[in-house]
Amino acid sequence: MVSDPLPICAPATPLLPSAIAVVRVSGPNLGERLGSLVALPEPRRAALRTLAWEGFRERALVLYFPAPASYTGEDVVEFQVHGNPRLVRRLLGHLGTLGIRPADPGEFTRRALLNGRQALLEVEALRDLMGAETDTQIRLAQARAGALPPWILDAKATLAPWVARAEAAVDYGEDEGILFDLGRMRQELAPLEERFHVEQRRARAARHLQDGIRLALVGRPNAGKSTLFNALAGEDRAIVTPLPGTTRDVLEVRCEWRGLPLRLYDTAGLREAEDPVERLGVARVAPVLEAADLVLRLEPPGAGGEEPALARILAPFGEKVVVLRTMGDLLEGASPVSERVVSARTGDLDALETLLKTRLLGGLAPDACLGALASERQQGLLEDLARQVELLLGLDAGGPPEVPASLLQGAWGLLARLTGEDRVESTLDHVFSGFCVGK
Ligand SMILES: Nc1nc2c(ncn2[C@@H]2O[C@H](COP(=O)(O)OP(=O)(O)OP(=O)(O)O)[C@@H](O)[C@H]2O)c(=O)[nH]1
Ligand SMILES: [Mg+2]
Repeated sequence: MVSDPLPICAPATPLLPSAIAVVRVSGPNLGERLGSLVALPEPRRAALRTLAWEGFRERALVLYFPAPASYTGEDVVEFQVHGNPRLVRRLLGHLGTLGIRPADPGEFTRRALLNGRQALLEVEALRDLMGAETDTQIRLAQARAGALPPWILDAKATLAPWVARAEAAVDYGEDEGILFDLGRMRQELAPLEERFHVEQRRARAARHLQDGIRLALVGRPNAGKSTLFNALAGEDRAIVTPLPGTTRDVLEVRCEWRGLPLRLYDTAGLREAEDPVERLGVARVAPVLEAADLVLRLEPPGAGGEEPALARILAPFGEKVVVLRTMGDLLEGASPVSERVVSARTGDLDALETLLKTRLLGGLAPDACLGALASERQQGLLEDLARQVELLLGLDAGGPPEVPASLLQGAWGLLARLTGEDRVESTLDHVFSGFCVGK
């Protein structure tokens, strides 16, 4: 059980007028603690009860999940009351007088984790599910809920005997004649390296999908930025006119396009502007480029020579600037996808889809990222793990067993941190900072 057994309560639904509001309580001995308010029903059976306190009489549906088979591992009671925010506050206030304090954000789930009802990776998947904004993001988060990924179980099974053998060789090696067989270890660990690389690739792609791909559209005036912006967003968000210099402010829209969660930025056309308003618009482009994962430099057909303002502004972002040729419908004949030609007017945007998948997803389809690790924490640990195994595989024979022993211990520790078996409070604080009250 958790060290702070004080019961907690919170609304599990938003405090807004609604049909039903759910209030959750978790803690030890709730039957006794709530005795003056309600007689708890049979476990896991919904029952109508009248909650009476301070002159209020509320008919509520009550659910009781006794410890340990509950969400938190403690006794849990849920009240479904009428969705009046004031009524919910009064009920929470009354629970306070019964010694039940308001829960911190994510505290129910934190207790579930500490009581072994949920694993850390599941908790992170839950956090991502709560924050998901697109269908792909929801599917990714759902795919990461549940049991540990098989490759983590495999890695543990492969590493465990080698951790033990290396320890034995260090502790008893010379006296007992236990030698560490580095050659065999390299052989058995080699598939792990391969597997970690696959997972790293999937994790990098999944991270882009999880966060949304930040895509900045830039180019000279009339390059077709706003038209493409609207086509990708699937709505008429930006004003389009044949006049150059139409867009002034940076526009942002979040959308999902062909399974790719996008955070799109439309910007002012880049040229040496004389109009002061347009100049201000151009000045706003730099921070957008800074934050972008990819900068699409749009070029319409027959766009004359270099625009010095464009070249100057894009220069610091060399690597992530990619040319995309717009208005393909005005070009003679069909253009292969490799020429990166699109037409927002006809909706022929295949070249852009290929470009995004190649550059940001490492050639993977969004579905290939299902089940991949995605958070910064997980990705960092996976990278450390891959490096650790690379070092192990690069060891020369004939060295003291202390070297592989310490590397193997390191890899083992990283796996434990990844799965949450090795609980570090700062990690938990970080993970739970993204949760809401009542979860
Ligand atoms: N034929 C054709 N015309 C297009 C296409 N995309 C944009 N246009 C036209 O090109 C003109 C400029 O388009 P915008 O989307 O406003 O260009 P922009 O880059 O946002 O321009 P500024 O905001 O002024 O920088 C408009 O008249 C559009 O209708 C396209 O794919 N095909
Ligand atoms: Mg525009």
